[in-house]
Amino acid sequence: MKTLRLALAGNPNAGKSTIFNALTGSHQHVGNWPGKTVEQKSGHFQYQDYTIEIVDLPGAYSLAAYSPEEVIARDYLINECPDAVITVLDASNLERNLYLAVQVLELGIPTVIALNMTDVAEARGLKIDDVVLSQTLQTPIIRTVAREKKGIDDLVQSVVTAAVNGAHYAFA
Ligand SMILES: Nc1nc2c(ncn2[C@@H]2O[C@H](COP(=O)(O)OP(=O)(O)O)[C@@H](O)[C@H]2O)c(=O)[nH]1
Ligand SMILES: [Mg+2]
Repeated sequence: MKTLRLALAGNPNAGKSTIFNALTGSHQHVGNWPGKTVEQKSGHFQYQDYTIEIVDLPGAYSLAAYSPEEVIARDYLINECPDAVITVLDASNLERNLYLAVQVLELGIPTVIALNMTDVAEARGLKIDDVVLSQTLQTPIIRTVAREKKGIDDLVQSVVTAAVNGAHYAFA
């Protein structure tokens, strides 16, 4: 049995915890980040012959460390070096969400983007060309509607591939 370590990053309310819950079910541990009052959620699940440990990072708009949440997210990604990151983007607020996404990519950690809330974006008539976005960012993008568990299986497959292959952002 091989172990992979993943992290979920994203702006507040992008859908991180919904994805975390869909993946880990009841296999969750909730505590506090060491020395902080910010909640720490970690959990695990099985995929093929992997045991996958995943951390639900606190919501952050950037890694610039303007808030305790941003410090925790940044320090975790830099110091704990997860095998891959799922960056969750709210497709209905794409521009604001891309700021963090690019900062995570610049760390050079293998990344898959979950383009979440695509139901909300579509209802607002927003059309996002995820092929162009994926080529521009040079990272896989999986469309999800986390609340309905849509796209979650594809997301897991993609992030495990990224973690195992160690694909790195070209510009890091
Ligand atoms: N319409 C819609 N709502 C979603 C989706 N994913 C999550 N939500 C809802 O958005 C809210 C914020 O999600 P949450 O997972 O707590 O976001 P977090 O702050 O990133 O952990 C919750 O009410 C979720 O049920 C989605 O794809 N579509
Ligand atoms: Mg959350």
